[in-house]
Amino acid sequence: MRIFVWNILGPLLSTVICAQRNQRPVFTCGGNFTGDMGFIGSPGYPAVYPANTKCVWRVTVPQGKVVSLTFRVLDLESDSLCRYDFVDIYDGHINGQRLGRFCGTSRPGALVTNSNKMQVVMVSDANTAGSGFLAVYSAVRPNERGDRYCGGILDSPVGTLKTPNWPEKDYPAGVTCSWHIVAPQNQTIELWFDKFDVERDNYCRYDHVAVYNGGEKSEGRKIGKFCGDSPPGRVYSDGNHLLIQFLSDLSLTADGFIGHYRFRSKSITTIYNTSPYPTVTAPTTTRATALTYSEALCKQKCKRTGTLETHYCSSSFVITGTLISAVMRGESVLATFSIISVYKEGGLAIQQAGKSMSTRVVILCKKCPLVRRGLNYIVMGQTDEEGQGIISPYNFMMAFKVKKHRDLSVLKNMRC
Ligand SMILES: [Ca+2]
Ligand SMILES: [Ca+2]
Repeated sequence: MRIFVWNILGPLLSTVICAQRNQRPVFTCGGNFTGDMGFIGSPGYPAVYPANTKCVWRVTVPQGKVVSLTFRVLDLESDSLCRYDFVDIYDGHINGQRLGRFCGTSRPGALVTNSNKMQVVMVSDANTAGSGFLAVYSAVRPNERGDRYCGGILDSPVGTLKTPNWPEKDYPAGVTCSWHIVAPQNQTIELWFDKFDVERDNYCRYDHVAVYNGGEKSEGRKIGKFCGDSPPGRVYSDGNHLLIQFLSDLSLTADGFIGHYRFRSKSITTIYNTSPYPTVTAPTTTRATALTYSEALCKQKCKRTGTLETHYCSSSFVITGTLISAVMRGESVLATFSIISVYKEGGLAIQQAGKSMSTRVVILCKKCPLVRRGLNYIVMGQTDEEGQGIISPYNFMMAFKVKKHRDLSVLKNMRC
């Protein structure tokens, strides 16, 4: 029986895998592939692929390993959203998450699944073609490092994550990127975004970034789901894992984002996690802070929300001061305050000359809040990496009256 099967399949297999004599692989439309390594290619590669075709390749590597696929050649009809001809890569064989959709000629980095199965689907329409694609798959250990298209394990004390194509072009349509940040046992993670532009939707239904407190995707551990063009507030993990997943659908795209993280010793973050006003668990589409100017940010109605109390804990710095100068910087204002009191320093850069202290703060939107020289203010806001204070319309700022000093002192002694 075995001989009989081999008699039929043997020659067939050898024509599929290697044409006789010249050992050149012959690529067919789809198929099932197993083993530690192999090539898949568009039908007839390197000849032009046929029109109106759909091919499905299913790759299975040994249990315990995951699939890594690298394009050696990519040449499919080019379109910014890959609407005509494309190759889709899925994590798993059935109903898997799409890892990416590719077309044109620029090759992505390695695409890596979370399981031992990958599905590759190529679709072509009636017109315009190219020589297709040639890709190699291999079995790798989960969490193996390497040049990935996007996502992966991040375990250095500081690091950066960004959407594919950042900052040259919009992120592509139809991708999923998962970054898993792992700190040592006794440390936690602080994450912030300094540029952020993800297709806007009130419920972030189309493209979004979801952040999970832990190493796995679970609704109960979700810190927030973000989209739009204002960066989400700073995120602090409870433990030593943080998972960030970026997903884009097959339509509109945007600039994308660049985010940074750093490890923190646990004692510092406890302060934030016991906050009665946690910023990180705010409703999912609320953006409590913004660290950079954007037109949309300043277009919003300028209306102060919340109270002194609700903002105290969520702000990185809280001071009172007299506005001594205000200089226009594009659509923003660089304001210098002579400091009356510091209630919360939060990394704010403070200049000292003799007995007087001052600080420079950027008011992102020149009209929100409107400030006047010579007046005293309670100023709350965020600080960036350089210790620059930043006030967005989301922050809290109000005229300072001496009696407020008592309220602020009470808040200072309260454990956030
Ligand atoms: Ca085509
Ligand atoms: Ca989209």
